[in-house]
Amino acid sequence: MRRRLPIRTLAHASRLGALGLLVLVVAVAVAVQPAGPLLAAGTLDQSQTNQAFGGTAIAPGQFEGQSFTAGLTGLLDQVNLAVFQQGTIGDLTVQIRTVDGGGLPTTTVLGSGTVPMASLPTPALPVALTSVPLTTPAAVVAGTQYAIVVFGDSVFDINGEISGTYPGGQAVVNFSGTWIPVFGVDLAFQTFVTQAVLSVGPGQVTEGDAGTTSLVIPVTLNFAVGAAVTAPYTLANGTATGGPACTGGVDFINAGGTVTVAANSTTGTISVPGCGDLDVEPDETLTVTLGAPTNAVLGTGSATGTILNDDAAPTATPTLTSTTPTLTSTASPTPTGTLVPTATPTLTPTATSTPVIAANQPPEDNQDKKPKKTEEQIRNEQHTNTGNRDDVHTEGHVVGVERAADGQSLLVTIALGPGGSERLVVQVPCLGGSCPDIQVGDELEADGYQNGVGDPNAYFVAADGITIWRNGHKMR
Ligand SMILES: [Ca+2]
Ligand SMILES: [Ca+2]
Ligand SMILES: [Ca+2]
Repeated sequence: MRRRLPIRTLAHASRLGALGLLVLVVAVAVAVQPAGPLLAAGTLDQSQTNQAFGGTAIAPGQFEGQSFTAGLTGLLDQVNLAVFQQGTIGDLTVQIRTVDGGGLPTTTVLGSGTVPMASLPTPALPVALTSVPLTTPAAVVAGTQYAIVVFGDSVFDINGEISGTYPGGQAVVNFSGTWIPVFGVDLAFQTFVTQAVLSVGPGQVTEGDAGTTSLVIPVTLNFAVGAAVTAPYTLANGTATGGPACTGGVDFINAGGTVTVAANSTTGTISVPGCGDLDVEPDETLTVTLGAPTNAVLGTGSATGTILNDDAAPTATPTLTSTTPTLTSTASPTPTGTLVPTATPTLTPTATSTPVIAANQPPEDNQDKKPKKTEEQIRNEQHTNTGNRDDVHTEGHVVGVERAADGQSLLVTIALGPGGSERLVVQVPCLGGSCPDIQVGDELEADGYQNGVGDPNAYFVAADGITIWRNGHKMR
């Protein structure tokens, strides 16, 4: 809370239990101070306001002070003193210094501030406290002893208490370069410390599908202090459900704890174990609440932690998308590859030209493929000349000669069997385009191999060795 200096001074006077007249005097004294920066008032920390002892005159070049033990950690930004003027030249300077092992001020200055000598009250008993803002605040840590050191450009005096009622320190003087403790005496003084503010902020984490993920909740100080700041915290269900372990229905492990911001740092973290799952659900929330911190005051005390769901129900959109390319690629190759080989090679030779065999086509033994033999076939086999290299030998009376469609062979029909009633077509190759001279009426003996399976009229069709008889003469 920001308060204006006169009001604060009046408040201090009230704490002293001063008379109404004294309050008026203080207000007048403050009013003559030149305008200066108004600091945020710290919290009253150390206080010793008895003035029964009175004071001692301190000349320029001399020092007076009071050691004290900080009760709060933070920035000491104001000192109140029962100081009165014995001159009006220059400033009164107040410093905060470290102390040595004997509790005497060192030369290390942690913070300082000044007020004009002319602004100080004149001698009285008791003397109204004057607030001296420290334009350079001193970082202090609770439990550590420091010293207030005061010196001026004019003679001044600080009232105090001889009974030594302040246990955390004592008055000290330095008249000629050496600090001397004034045992049993304490100055009238007050110190004010602004504490750091500890706040907790929101955090979020992606849920995950199994195990735990750390939901990090940040805590921050508005300025670093010289001691660790700790605060207890608790977790509470929001839409997320806490439990002792990640079992079904548990979204986070609910275990409170203590968060720490290290000395001279401004950040710390709370890690909440979030439970991964595969449930399709909204994001889930929980609340983190800080308790009273040490070495700081509480600012924003609670925040929301969010576990971001990362599971989605199957929807129509992705299904359609993946189907489209699949169909496209399937359609094209299937008809192309399948139809071409199936239709062409198989049907053509079977239907059209079974009896026509090219001369250079390798002989094929069809015995194995041959279906059940007919009586005619059995008779034809009786003409077989198995002594030759060829499979079959046959002979008969030529009753027909024609050239094959491809011009590469003659198709010679012979009559055989009892009375010449059976017909057989013999395919005679025409080598080099020259066909043998075979005429109707010739007697033909042929060595060859069987063909024309399934076609009785072309049973014996190929010959690679022939003999032609015409009118009793061997023509070939
Ligand atoms: Ca998940
Ligand atoms: Ca969940
Ligand atoms: Ca989920």
